Amino acid sequence: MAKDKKPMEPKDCTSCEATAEMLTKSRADGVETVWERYQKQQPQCKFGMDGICCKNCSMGPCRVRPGKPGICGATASTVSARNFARMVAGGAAAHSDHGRGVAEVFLAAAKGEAPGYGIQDEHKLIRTAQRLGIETEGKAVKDVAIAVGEKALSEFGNQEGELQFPLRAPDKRVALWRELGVLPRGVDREIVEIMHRTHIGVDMEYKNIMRQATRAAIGDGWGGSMIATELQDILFHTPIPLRAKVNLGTLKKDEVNLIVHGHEPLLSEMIVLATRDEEMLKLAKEKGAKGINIAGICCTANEILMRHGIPIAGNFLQQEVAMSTGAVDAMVVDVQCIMQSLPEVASHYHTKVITTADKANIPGSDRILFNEHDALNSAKKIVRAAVENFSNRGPVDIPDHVSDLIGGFSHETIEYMLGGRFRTSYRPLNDNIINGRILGVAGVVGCNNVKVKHDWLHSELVKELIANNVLVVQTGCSAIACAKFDFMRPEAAMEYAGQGLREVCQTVGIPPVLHSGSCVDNSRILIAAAEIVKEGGLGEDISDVPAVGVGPEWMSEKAVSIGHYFVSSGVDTFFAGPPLFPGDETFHEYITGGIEEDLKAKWGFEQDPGKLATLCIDHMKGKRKALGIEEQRERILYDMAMRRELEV
Ligand code: SF4
Ligand code: MSK
Repeated sequence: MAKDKKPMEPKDCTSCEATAEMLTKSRADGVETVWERYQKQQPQCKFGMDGICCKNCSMGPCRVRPGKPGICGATASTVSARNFARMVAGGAAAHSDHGRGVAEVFLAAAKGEAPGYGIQDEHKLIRTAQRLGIETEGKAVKDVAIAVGEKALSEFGNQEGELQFPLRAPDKRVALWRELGVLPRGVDREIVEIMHRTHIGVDMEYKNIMRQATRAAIGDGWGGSMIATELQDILFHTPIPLRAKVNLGTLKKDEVNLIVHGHEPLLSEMIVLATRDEEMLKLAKEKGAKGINIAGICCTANEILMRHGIPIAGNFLQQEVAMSTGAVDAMVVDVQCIMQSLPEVASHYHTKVITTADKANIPGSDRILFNEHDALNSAKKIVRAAVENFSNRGPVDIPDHVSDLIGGFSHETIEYMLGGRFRTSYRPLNDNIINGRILGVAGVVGCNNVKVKHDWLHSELVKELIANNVLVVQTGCSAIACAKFDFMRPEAAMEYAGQGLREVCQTVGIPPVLHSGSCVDNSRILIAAAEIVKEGGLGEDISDVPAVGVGPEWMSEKAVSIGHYFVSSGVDTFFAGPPLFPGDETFHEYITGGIEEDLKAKWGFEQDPGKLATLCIDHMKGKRKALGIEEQRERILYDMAMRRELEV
């Protein structure tokens, strides 16, 4: 992005038309957004961007270079690995603290101590209990739920032994983790150990530091995040496909607009219930509104989309411009990916920014703490504040941009939809990969980043992948971006997909790009990958499957943890946007090459979406070749004559 002070043209900041329109309006209204602040930060420190700046003690900060160690003698490789590991720790902590919160409420609900929450998916509860080795035969649902809640909660504080949830990975992968000594003992313990090892004067060997980063990342993807997803499904029901709408045009001129932004469905699920409450609807009418419209931003949007078809207003970089519509009566936030600038932006309009989490306050916000033990009343207080603000609205300008999508592709749904009429199974998916109709599977996930034209890398990459018969599974803000570009409608198969993928999508009735939920729901992608291996025919480990992970516009520490648990699970993972710590060649070569010797997968970095797609496709072709399935093969359907011939 240009360094001069002249603001970049909105069309160069974003490829989302609704966002460009609202950015133009924000500027006309005298509002400063992320794009202007980014320009004011130029030039950014190259040492920081290269990952070779250290401030882990007060002798620093040290600008370390290859051959020029820090004051304590730390080399550039050590500092790069420390910085990488600390990003993993931050990301894993965020996901896992979310998971812990869910486990606590789950247990309270099971005991009848959290009115408003309950077990909605008994089938998944029983399956989860059985996987965890909990006896279910003859037991009441309540007792099974208590046992699952206690087991899930203990995974966080476990000090020795092995976490239970990662044992769901293919046997070969679990054996590899054991051999490498990276099977996590406890979710929290591995995060704490990163912070210890990266303190001045502890672990000074970059590969050893990375081994701990791997252990903590597995504890995130196959631990904290997976616990969040699985228990949320049991509490709020497992998603199934449903139609929904996305983009700022989902805001309504004549209704109260309440945006939920953040990550945890414990809050947003209750807000959904509260907005359907008769008392709230009556109040809205009294205030002159026709109803109450909820829309989401970021991952909490993905959560309530997946389970209720609630519209999504936008992704990470749309949180400020959403308020410039003048139509947002309240933006209700909990944790993660929320900009501190929101109250300042809101001060130009009538919007109330309401913080609800004890662990996340923003100066200048209205504060209504959400109490999970009195959830519905708590949620009603929040909704009431939004409704009462409706009459304070000024002029409203809602951009006329809305796209349709199908959401709700949990791994259970993928298995069910691709499994044919008689039993749920990954067999047809595996067969279609083996016969070449589907080249491979890409998990395209992650954030927006102001350093990259908003939504551009997501949409360009995914367009290219599906044209080349790659089935794309998405989560997070990446999923929201591609929904806005119309890739998540079944018709998109006709419009954008290559012939093989199109045939599969048309037969099964799915879009070529599947919305699988929020950031913690990347655990759904891990489970799907494990099930593909278990189904057979595509190798014995996730690293054998023609699959990639991609974070095209990654921004958060959580994205680094996700990327690293993909790599640690055997999936080559590519990041576009800023490369992860290229300042030290030794470290960079290790994560993009040497690490493969241990984990059977590695990182890759590429900024150009076309080249990135080629890298993904070439990787899948390489895996296909190793499996001996590089040629497209039609499955032979035997007729009676052929069968008789065989029997002779
Ligand atoms: Fe510098 Fe070492 Fe302190 Fe880091 S830990 S700031 S490299 S002296
Ligand atoms: S919300 S972590 S910007 S995906 Fe999950 Fe979006 Fe990234 Fe936050």
